[in-house]
Amino acid sequence: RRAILRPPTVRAMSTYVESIKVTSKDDSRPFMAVFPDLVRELTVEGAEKDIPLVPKHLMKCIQYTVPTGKRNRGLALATSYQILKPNDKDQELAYILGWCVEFLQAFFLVADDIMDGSETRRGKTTWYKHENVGLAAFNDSILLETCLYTILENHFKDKPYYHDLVQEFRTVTRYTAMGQSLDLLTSLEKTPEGKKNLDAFDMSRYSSIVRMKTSYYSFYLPVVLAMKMARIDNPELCRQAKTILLEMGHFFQVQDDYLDVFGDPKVTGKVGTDIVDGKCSWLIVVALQRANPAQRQALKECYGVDDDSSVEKVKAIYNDLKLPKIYKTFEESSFEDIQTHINQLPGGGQMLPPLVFEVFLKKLYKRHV
Ligand code: DMA
Ligand code: MG
Ligand code: MG
Ligand code: MG
Repeated sequence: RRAILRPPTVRAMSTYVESIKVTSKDDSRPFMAVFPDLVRELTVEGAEKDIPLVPKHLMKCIQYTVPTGKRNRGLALATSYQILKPNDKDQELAYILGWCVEFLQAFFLVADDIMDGSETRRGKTTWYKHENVGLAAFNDSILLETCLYTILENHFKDKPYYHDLVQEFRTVTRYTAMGQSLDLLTSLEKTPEGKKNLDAFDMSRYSSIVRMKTSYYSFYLPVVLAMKMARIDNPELCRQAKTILLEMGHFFQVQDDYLDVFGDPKVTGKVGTDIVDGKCSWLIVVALQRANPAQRQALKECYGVDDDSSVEKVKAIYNDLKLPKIYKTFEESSFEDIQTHINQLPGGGQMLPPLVFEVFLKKLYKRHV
């Protein structure tokens, strides 16, 4: 199977991506099939405690925020497990664990949309802007987080790897919250004169934000959980997996930042907020690297200012600096690099099947959503 992994430069990249043979069957249907029972489990407690208002609200919140995305993280976990332990009797448990990751994701996104002031997500109004939810969404995000630990306890309590799972969730949640903190603090930095400080916006800060806020929970977590379930504990294998997965996370967030400004909201399902929020996004970091003094001054005046003409000026500078073209070049070369690193995984012994990473990577290449 190594033959299909020839370096991608020999063929057009898209043909190459198509050639990655996904031997695992499509997990989407069985994955969805376990969801209704989980929701039922999660909403019995309120009824038992004679507070039916809560489970009714929680049910609504879960249906609105959990199963409505691409479900890439949950599916990646289930697929990884299937690759690591084909046709195993615990495959259904892997789907359940996949939903735990999706609850974690819903928890982060509900909170993220409040913090970023986002109006839309997944083609709908964000939860905190929905009907009269408002800041109750803050508490709902906490409830969503508790759901994942309830599911874990209900289905994994007696497994020898239960504590490993809990520990991974807790560590990765802490990293993500620290990343979100760094993301917010960086966007709020001011000069002594009270102006927006763009000096902190460099690639090194950007990489730290992304590694913490996105890569751990979106890429490292699903695969490491599948490894724990499959009882693959070799620290060297974990380290190798982590290196590649964090690299993929970086790639993914650069795409997210590009789509925030240049994506089609009808396709992405969300209207970008990075410019008005003054976020340390990949686009502004690259723009600052390339801007002449006049452009830099204009960015200082307009970035992070919530009015249409300022946003348009920033976008015009992005276009003058040819950021869409630079992005496309970056996407190609970064994809090639990751592919090379997957190919360079040492073989022999208890190796990780490269397919675990390839399936994941394939979903990211040239994505518009
Ligand atoms: C997302 O960063 C990070 C987390 C932890 C949700 P973001 O605000 O760029 O995401 P989105 O573009 O989806 O709002
Ligand atoms: Mg956001
Ligand atoms: Mg954010
Ligand atoms: Mg974004």
